[in-house]
Amino acid sequence: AARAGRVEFRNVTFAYPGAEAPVLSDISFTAEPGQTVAIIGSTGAGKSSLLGLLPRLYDAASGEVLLDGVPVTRLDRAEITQRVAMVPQRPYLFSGTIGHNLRFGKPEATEQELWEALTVAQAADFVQDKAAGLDSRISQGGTNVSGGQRQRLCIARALVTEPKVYLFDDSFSALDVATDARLRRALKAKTADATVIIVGQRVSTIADADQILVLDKGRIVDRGTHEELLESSSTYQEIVES
Ligand code: M5T
Repeated sequence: AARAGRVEFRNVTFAYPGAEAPVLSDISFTAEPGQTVAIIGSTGAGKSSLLGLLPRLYDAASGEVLLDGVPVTRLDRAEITQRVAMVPQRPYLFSGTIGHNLRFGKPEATEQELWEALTVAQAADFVQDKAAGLDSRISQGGTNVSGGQRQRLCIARALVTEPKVYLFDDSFSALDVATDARLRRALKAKTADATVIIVGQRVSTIADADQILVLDKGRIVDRGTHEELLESSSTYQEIVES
């Protein structure tokens, strides 16, 4: 099958409704299927806003966001949801069973598919340890699971839909370094053909990305691999050292 999931931002500028100053200015980059692009930058730099333009939480004021060469503004939402899964910064679990939550994007998913996704997301053990397994109840907002468990269940939920593009907004921050590393190794194997865009704070989470974009006040100030940026980017060095 043809690979799909190419993401391209072309000179994208964006301001929130009612705000004068843009949160994103002249953003251009490409993420190819099979690649991981990481976005790093200080708080408020615009990382979440950038991710949100792809599933059209908002639309760019100027420039274009393209999915497989087509501006997302010309795709309907169902087409985008089919191809793009976003794990937001504060992932949401609703009241229902773990199974209900995992099947949110694909109601017909089999139990085997759910367990496969849980295994990749490093959540299989914790679900297995519950007496009711996939039938265990989650309370409204997921308050009866820990922050790290919530993140992993939401990653599993994204995996179940087998999208072409994954957007992870700081999705690994509540995990300890070892679990983070295991999860991303498993993810890499499972999503080898997918396009992955990761917002990360921790250098270990993003160091192996094919391309790292350093965002500062809504602009890409530097880009390259971890090694390249260590040489060339003072902003990146500051982040690494902080
Ligand atoms: C960038 C503002 C925010 C900040 C700037 C999500 C959101 C953000 N903002 C709004 O006005 N409305 C909104 O709904 O936009 O914010 P961000 O994109 O969340 O930045 P970040 O992801 O780099 O920050 P962080 O803290 O998650 O690392 O001025 O007020």
